Amino acid sequence: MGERFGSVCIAGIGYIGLPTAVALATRGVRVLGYDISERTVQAVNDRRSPIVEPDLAAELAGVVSSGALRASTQPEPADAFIIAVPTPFGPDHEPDLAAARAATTSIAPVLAKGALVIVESTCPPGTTEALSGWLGELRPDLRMPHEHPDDPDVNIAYCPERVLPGRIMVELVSNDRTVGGITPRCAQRAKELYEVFCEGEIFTTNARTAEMVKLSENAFRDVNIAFANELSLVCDALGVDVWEVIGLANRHPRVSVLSPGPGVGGHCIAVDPWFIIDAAPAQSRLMRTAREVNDGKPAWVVDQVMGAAAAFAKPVVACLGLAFKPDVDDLRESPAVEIVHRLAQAGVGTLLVVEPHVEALPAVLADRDDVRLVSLDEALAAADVVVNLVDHSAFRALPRERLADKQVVDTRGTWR
Ligand code: SAJ
Repeated sequence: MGERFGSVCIAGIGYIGLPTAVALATRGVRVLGYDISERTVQAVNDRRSPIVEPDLAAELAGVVSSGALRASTQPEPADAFIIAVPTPFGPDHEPDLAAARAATTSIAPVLAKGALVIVESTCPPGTTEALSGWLGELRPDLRMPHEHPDDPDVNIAYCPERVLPGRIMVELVSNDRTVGGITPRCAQRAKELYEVFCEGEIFTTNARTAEMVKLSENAFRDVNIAFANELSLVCDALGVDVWEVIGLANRHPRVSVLSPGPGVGGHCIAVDPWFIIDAAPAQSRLMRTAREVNDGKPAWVVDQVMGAAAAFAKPVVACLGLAFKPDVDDLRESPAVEIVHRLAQAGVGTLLVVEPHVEALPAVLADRDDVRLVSLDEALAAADVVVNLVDHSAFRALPRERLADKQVVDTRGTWR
């Protein structure tokens, strides 16, 4: 057992970094969360959660009040550093590691001998080794594990998160984890850090394998959702109810088809498979096709809505939900946003958007006269067509008689 971690500095206090910061701080570690967003830093220091996630706000308020968690726009020296910044993709779906590189550059000056550096951001295979190289260039006075595996000054590991938005505070503690070190000793140190709050089993491996494990998990889910989405197109073409087909097929003991929807959103499943496809394009044909099937679903939904609206002279279309999945406020890569945007561009009519988890429309919709954010009651009172894009609890609970005189496009099968 190595030395205990008294302090941890987390680069990026977003959907993953902030819950991790809170989990460590509630267990007696001094945590500094730093972020380039002054708004995020201010919110945390004011004891307010900048994101909607069950249980996060209450736990955050407690650890900030006690002084266990602070936020800043600058990193500080610590026993361990966790990099949890976004890793998006560029115009050709190539990984964009600029934020990870910037975070690495910012922690380099405060890194001291004996520190542990962990990457949590989802990354293409080989990134953690590359990061060890970047740190080596920035701090030639410190021995990095890729060059000095037997006696490094700094341990470096890749520890992907696998928490489900909406259940982050529970899954952060209960899920098993895989941690991959540049060396076995790096992995062991990383395991010791996660043991502070993780009650699941922690498996150790090398960094490249751990990177691939993370990408494989999300690519697996993407391929399975693509199957459900493709099935919905096939069933529609054949005049069969896809929800009934799936419900009955899933009574087979070895079949478990997922749910079709308006497309796949969020910053994980819609992004991560591209890192595999980019790294091994010739070998990843199924994953590429799955991405294309899922990315093609919003256009299909738009066609359905246009068809339903065509029956009205001046259609009013209520679009229920903008988030990428139920009961969260996260609009990143959301197919619902894409669908509303496409409908507006197609000039379908008046669009009344209902999203109980946001206070304003996203930038792409904000300046349009034909798109308004309204309450559920207002939308239902005026709508000719109701489009269900996200199965938020409030929409699931909607009495069916309120939809009786509407044309309904239910992308989630919520109201069957
Ligand atoms: N979706 C469907 N049909 C389904 C399931 C999901 O259309 O049957 C859609 C959702 O509506 C959403 C998208 O897929 O738009 C992704 O949602 P999700 O709930 O499947 O996953 P995420 O993105 O919230 O979280 C995933 C999880 N990965 C896996 O389940 C393998 C989570 O455990 C990861 O930690 C997270 O990605 C991440 O951060 O990588």
